Amino acid sequence: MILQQLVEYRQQHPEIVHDVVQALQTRSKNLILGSELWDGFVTFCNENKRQDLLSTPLAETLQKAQEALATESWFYCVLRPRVATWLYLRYHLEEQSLEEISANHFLSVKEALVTGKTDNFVLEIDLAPFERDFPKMNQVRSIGHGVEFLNRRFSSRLSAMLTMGDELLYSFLRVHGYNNQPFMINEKIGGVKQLRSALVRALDYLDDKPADTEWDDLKDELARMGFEPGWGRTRANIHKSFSILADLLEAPDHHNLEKFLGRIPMIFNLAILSPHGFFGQKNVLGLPDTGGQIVYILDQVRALETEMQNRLYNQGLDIQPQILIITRLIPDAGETTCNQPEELIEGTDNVHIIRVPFRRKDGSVINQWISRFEVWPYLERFAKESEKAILEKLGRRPDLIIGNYSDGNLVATLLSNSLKVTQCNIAHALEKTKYLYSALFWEDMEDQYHFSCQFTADLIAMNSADFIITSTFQEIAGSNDVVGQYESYSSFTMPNLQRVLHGIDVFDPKFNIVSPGADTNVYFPYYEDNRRLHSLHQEIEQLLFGDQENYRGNYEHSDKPIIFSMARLDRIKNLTGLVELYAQNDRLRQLANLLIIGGTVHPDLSNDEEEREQIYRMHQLFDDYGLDGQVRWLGTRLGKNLSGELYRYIADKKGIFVQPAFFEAFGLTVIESMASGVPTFATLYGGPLEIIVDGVSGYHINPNHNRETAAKIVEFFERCATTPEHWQKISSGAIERVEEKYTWKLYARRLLSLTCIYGFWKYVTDLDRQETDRYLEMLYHLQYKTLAATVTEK
Ligand code: UDP
Ligand code: LCN
Repeated sequence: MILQQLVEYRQQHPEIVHDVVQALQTRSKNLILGSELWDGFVTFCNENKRQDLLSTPLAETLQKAQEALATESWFYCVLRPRVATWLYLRYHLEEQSLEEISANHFLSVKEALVTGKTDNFVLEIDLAPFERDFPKMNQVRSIGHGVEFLNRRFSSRLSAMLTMGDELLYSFLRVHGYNNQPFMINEKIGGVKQLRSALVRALDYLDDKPADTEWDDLKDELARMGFEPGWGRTRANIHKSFSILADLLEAPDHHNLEKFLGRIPMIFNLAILSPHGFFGQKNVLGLPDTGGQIVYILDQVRALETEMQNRLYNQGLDIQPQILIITRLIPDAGETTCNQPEELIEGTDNVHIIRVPFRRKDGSVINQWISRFEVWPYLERFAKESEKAILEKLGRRPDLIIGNYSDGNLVATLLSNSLKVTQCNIAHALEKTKYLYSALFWEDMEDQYHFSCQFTADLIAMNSADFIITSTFQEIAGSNDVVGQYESYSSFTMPNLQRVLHGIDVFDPKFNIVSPGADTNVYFPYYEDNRRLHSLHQEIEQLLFGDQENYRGNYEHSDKPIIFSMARLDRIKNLTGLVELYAQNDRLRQLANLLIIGGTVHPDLSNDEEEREQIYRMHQLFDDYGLDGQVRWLGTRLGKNLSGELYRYIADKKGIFVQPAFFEAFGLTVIESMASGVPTFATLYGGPLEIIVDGVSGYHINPNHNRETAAKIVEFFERCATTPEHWQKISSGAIERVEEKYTWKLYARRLLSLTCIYGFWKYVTDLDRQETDRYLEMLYHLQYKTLAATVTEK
């Protein structure tokens, strides 16, 4: 559509198109960002007094442009006319010709501009040919709802399979069991036909039994008919399971199928991989590489254990589910417990952290923390030792392996291949979109970031996962203006290393949106007075106003509302940007104090390069703008209860929370502050764009427009001063939004359903992508391992 419009426009106004392109070509550099293109076009319109051009198809095209390349005679441009759709064009300046080109062509020109070489024979990575016969979605609104798509698509196939006498559903029921105890059906039922008649008899038999009759009192008769445990604890439950299956055998439809699969006992044990950072229950949050992912997993496992226990109980089974979190053992663990090989998760019956060390090639253990950017050489050995530890602890294979972040997802790939277990990936935050030109100029950043390893690992893990869960839609496919994190892996190039033609397809049904929650025992509304931890208020006041070990700044006026922000002190979190925008707005400084919790104020205490740089910058801002009387910066790590009560304390004082990150994949602090009832201003780059409905449950801010953000916050405080209900309105909107959309209970139900459904489809159809797996294996051995070997051992 956009291309057709542009072609017509060029036919009608060839000279305008030519002049604009020429102006852009001469004004800019060879590699032109989308925003630079637009700015260049606006300048052209202003200089030539042609503001009318701003409402032409040419303007529309340039607005959708992601980037452009300028060579001597050609101007190349890539458009993203809508979410997840890409169009590559080139325009010849002398001939004034416009044509569509392939992604491959575009990427090769881009490489040539970077390397100066035009004869690049480079490794082309292309997963598309392997996936040709694999069902893909085609509507943008289906993205992230893969399982619904598969259910709809395969139910009809299942129907045909059953009429043709296919025995797959039958054999699927026969494979279930636990430690030699068969579940569901036994050998007395020999096929689908017998299953149908056994169900009729069983339903007749159950009809006159009281609803609460227990399985134990029914099992002998049901076993004679061919039924084993797993159908339900009580007659009511068992009857329901039988009825759903009977209906399903008669006429398969996706609703019944989903219901039925959720009732089959399939998940008893999980293994969750999270190698990097400090994984522990105390004293870890805020340490380098240690943030939301840890909080997420600790909450996730509690919710999953409860849901697994409930399901197994209702299925009539007395089996205690078991969950293992596999992480790295760090002998130099400071005040954390990361040097202990095993730890029970508080508040759970059977969830353990298992720690496995990283080892050098000679087998010696690495004692110190290692940045997440440098873990690559150790992962294969870590995977092997983890596999041993998992099998020892569980005594069997896990039923699902969940990877976290690039390193955990790669290890999950190795383990699920070796153990033949369903693999689920969770990215949390992919690095690729966080750093400008992270792929194109990877060589310049290689020493610090090793993106060659990371992006290759990502490609392998994404494509080998059976399903991927994401916290938001935008994580997969972005928004109209911003490219999705996964989407950014569809086509890209790393010059002199590899050109990725089809890296991942966001229309793949493996993607499912399952949003995390905030722990409701910790983050609850400030007005629930009887649940509040009043005993912590003294500690909070000491933190805010008293003497501390690791802080800077003392409020001159302690009665003002507080603007609060808390994050790791990474550059991307932009805490220094928040301090700067506050420092530069006098009115804001009059209206409120600022509280920053992050990192440490002592650079010597940090061994993370990026963090140290941010610490210096923060001190500089305090000095330059004389902030010590209005800003308090705490280099403290808060325990969960304390942070929960702190959010509510901020709400008591009618303060706000600001999340100013340049990019935030999801943003747990955002839902924590909202759940506590604190009006929240959060970045529009990433998850918060979807979490917050602007003006209803909080506000979006643009981290690149400090003045605008400061004005928005000033306006809010001023409005609340004249209309105090306004604060209340936004606070209630935030609480409602989290209660409705972001809870761990919803999460656990959905994740377990997905596991059952993907497990089923994997069994009965050709979802197993063997050709893809073989290709990925080669990529792992020939490309990834070679790259990982270039990272210097610690
Ligand atoms: N956090 C904390 N104490 C601190 C710093 C952070 O409890 O001193 C917690 C915070 O409450 C949130 C998590 O760490 O639960 C940070 O997660 P988020 O998703 O906001 O960011 P990430 O660190 O994962 O990028
Ligand atoms: C990592 C991040 O950067 C955050 O945005 C997420 O909230 C967190 O992981 C949990 O998924």
